[in-house]
Amino acid sequence: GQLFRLEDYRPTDYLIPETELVFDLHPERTIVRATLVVQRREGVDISQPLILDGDELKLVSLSINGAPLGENGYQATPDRLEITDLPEENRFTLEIVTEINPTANRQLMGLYRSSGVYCTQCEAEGFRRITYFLDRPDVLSVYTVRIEASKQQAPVLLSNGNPVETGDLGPDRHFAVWHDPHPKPSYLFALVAGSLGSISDSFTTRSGRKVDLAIYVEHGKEARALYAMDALKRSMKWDEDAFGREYDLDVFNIVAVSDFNMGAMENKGLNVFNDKYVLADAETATDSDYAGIEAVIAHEYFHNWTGNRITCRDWFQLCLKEGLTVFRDHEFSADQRSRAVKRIAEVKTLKAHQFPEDTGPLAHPVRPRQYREINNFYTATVYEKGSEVVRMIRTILGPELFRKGMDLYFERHDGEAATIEDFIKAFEDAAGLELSQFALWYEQAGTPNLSVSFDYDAAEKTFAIEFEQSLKATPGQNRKKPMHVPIEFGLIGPDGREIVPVSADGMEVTGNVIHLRQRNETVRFTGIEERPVPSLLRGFSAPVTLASELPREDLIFLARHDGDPVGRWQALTKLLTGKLIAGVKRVRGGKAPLIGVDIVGLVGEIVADETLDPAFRALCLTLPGESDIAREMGSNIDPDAVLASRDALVKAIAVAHAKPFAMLYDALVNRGVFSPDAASAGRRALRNSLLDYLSVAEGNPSRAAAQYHASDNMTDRAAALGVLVHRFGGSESAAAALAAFEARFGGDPLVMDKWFSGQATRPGAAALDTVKDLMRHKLFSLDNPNRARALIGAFATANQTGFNRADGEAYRFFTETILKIDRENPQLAARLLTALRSWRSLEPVRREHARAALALIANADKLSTDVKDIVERTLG
Ligand code: BAL
Ligand code: ZN
Repeated sequence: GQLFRLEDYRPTDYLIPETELVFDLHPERTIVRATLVVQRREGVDISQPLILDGDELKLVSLSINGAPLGENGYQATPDRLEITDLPEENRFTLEIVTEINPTANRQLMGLYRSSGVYCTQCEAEGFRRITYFLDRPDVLSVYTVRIEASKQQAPVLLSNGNPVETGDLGPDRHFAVWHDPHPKPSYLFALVAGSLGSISDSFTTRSGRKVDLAIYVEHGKEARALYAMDALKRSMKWDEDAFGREYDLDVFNIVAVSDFNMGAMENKGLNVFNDKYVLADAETATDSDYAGIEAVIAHEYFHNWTGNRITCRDWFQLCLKEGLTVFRDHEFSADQRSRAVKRIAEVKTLKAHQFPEDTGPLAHPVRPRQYREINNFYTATVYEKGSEVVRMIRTILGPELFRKGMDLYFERHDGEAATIEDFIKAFEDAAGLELSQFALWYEQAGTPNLSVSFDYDAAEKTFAIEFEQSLKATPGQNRKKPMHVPIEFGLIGPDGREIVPVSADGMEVTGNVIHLRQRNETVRFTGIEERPVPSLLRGFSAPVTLASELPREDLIFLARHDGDPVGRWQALTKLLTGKLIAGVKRVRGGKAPLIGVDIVGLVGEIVADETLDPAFRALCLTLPGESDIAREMGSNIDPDAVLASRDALVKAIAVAHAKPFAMLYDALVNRGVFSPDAASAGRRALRNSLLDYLSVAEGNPSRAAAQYHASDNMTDRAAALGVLVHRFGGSESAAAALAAFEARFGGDPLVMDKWFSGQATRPGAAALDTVKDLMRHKLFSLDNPNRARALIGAFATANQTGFNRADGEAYRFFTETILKIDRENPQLAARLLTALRSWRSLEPVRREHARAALALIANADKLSTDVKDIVERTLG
């Protein structure tokens, strides 16, 4: 594949201010007539050809200003149209007719059919699979779209913008015309046509515009879209309140489809969703499904301003819309739910998905400087770390100046394709600050590490904190500069109260934020009467790792007394992780892990504390996962030893607290009707975590089996099934629950995904055979991305012992499967393959097996650019 570089960016010679598209939809032979108003930029010579992007296109005809173009006037291939015979006027009309086959499109990019519904996915470069175009985000055009289709196959005809006209075309066919007044890049184009059910509602914006809202789903599933509709209305209101952003069309439509590569897509006025992020009810969705729907509905809606009204100049700037929009959806969820619990969940996600990216061969900056395949850069770094960078800007500026900066950004760049420089400049100008060092967060890959040591001087009554920051080399970046790291902190006195220092010397401190800028820096607080316990990185104020010399007693103190719940959780996690890693080392030395009573007691104490939010207690009770432990260890990982150490600690906690846990489990039982609200979800999370411990303490599946059969909601049912399959796999109870689940939900693919994942993640070497069997299950298909992710993705990313079998068999199976998927859907194959990105941190035997499996892929024939790019960088 070709290498694209940021420094090679150049604006186009031609623009396309207006685009008219007519679709004559047929399952296998769709005709697309594109009428483009083309504008030659000032100063561009007429000899400059017009070069349009294509991808697997078949050109039917071509004309300019109404006259067909002679064969010598252009050159067309499936992936490129070069027109040399251009008129002298700087503005002319180009008409292109192409033929495409939506049914044969299994990449799920461009126009395709999913369960009989025509739909599109154009980000990043899918529009060029529909017609020849300047398919890049800095070419903005006003679209008018006419769709013609069979009345019976496609009673619903949707595109971007506002509806203009509908009508009949004889007895069998009909048409609809849509017009989107907001100029947009081609990646935001969308079309949907099919037979769909819908729910509708409306929202009146604060300036009085009534917006008609609709969500389209498979017939019969309408009621399962009600929660998504509620989340949409809350999102629309929140964006007005929190960011002053109003919606700008007469309609807002969402369509749920079952074959979708991503979570959802923010096409202007017509969001297309993976149905996983739309459909929910108590019977079929877990609390985490509900939270996911709320977040993704909000995310796509928020793109209307951060992404659509202001879009990206080029794909290197992807984080401009994604990091910012993730930050906005995080804040929305924090306001709708418990802020602390939400923040801890974000930190867990960041560490689980982004930190390994940053330390592995696929590390790249939040704004990459080069790519071979842009699809491979929809990463945790661009999205989640991109969001953390925006969060740091707010931490540095404070909420008021941050809002002022956002307002200025919207005011300056509305209707434009912008860059990260534009974004940063808005904050610099709004706050009167200079952020050039801060901007390194966009440029330097890797997770900075902070080493911290402390010194209390009782005689001088000073407390000093010494920082050293370091950042390891990453692919293409050997030398790194020190970054501006905002460190939120608190100093806690022996009585648990916050100490307010008289002064802070040596470093810039604003409010409760220490600004670290140099490689080595020391801050000295004065007027400190007693030795304090420092709480650093409160709220996880920067995406860094912290190596602090804090004594164990201080961590225990923080886990009990830190006024910041995130700090409290971080202290507890640090203690637990240390214990678990020590256990792994003992297991590898042939010994049993040593379990200290203090940690076991501490966990019991937090779980029993009725003053704390149940959701927070559930987070504390859930031990760091196997991959968390592996990540913290960093190298020479033996997943079997990791699991043994973790299981030993679970068992010790379970046995020590069996009685109070059982009482609490009973007390937390659901009363009344199911509600997906955060408080109820928190109670269920705590109760289901207790179920796991109690089942371990009791040593039998009775409690989980009883819960499985008594459940009136999917959260409790899926949790019970998880305990049965993971702790008592192979037992009669587990088999009975699996059979009951299949009998009840076999007709519902989304629910069955939980059944596939649950089995794929059963710890131990036997899971591989289960996965192979399940691939032959009648409901399984590698063609459906959700199904492939549920089985293959879950096995590869969430089953450490099963996937990393010591004999390497699972890697070999994985290799074959990836190659199969790659033939149909390269984007999905490449994404799944990233499961092997941390192969170098395995112990030598597994590492060699993983390397060999990757080499098999690298050497295979006919790899897609997507997979080739990932495998080459992974082997690096
Ligand atoms: N733009 C791709 C899907 C999303 O991030 O919203
Ligand atoms: Zn997004």
